[in-house]
Amino acid sequence: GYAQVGAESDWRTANTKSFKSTFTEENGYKLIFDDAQQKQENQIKAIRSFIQQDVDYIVVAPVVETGWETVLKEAKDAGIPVILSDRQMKLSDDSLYTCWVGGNFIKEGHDAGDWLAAYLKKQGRENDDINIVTLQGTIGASAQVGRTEGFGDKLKEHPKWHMLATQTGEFTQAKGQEVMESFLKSYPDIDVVVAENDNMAFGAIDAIKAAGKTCGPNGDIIIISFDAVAAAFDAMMAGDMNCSVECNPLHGPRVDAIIKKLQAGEKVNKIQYVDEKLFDTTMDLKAIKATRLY
Ligand code: GZL
Repeated sequence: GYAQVGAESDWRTANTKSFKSTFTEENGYKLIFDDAQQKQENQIKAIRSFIQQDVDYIVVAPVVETGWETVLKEAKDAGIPVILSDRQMKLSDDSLYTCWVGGNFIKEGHDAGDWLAAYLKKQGRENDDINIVTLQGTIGASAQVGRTEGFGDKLKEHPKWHMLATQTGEFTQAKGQEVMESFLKSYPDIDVVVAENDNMAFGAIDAIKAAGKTCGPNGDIIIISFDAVAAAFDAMMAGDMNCSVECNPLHGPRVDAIIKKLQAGEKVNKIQYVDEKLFDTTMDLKAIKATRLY
């Protein structure tokens, strides 16, 4: 059973595709897939239904990090291993899950901050006052917690960087646009937008253009984003976005390998990070995009 967060972003769509193309009958699986529409209570219901159906493995991409102890105890009592994918859970007893595979969100935040410092230096703006706003992901989701923390570490290293406002755009394009519209009304002098996923960045770009402003490498407002989905490459090639920090959604094969190891009675590492890079407009994005699976 796979308890998926929802279908809120391109990243999520690619993640779902990765699971559905991996957990096939030919590959020896019967996949029971649940889309929780980004609601924790739906994910908890899905896990309980997987327990009822006595599945062999439960895989969860937890929408937020807290509130899982009770239902994971029920899975443990039923003798069903739980594998976490993508986002993490805060648990008092980490025997409640077998292992986790996903992105290193704090490192992603650090990479975004380091990229901005280098970019401003190249522009001779390392001593300028820089006004920043952040479109946060779903509050309490590991990707939001880690990216905010990671970029926050870099903010502390740059006293001239001013975080004017942070607000959640729920990882969706529509909400990202709405929040960016309000930021633009409140702050006439935004220099940088940090969007904690590409879909919110796309919304922000639309809002910036609608306000008669410009963004991207030749614009007034620098756009830093996360995920690096195919449409982010298009936005960078169109000159609307400056950089996107990759968060690899292709967890299907990783979880398949973990289950095969567990079936063979082998031990698996508790925490398994996927490989991630950063892409910006100085790179040959057309060539890179052609090699990517999402
Ligand atoms: C990251 C994942 C986040 C993506 C968003 O691993 O949890 O959720 O960054 C997605 O696009 O909605």
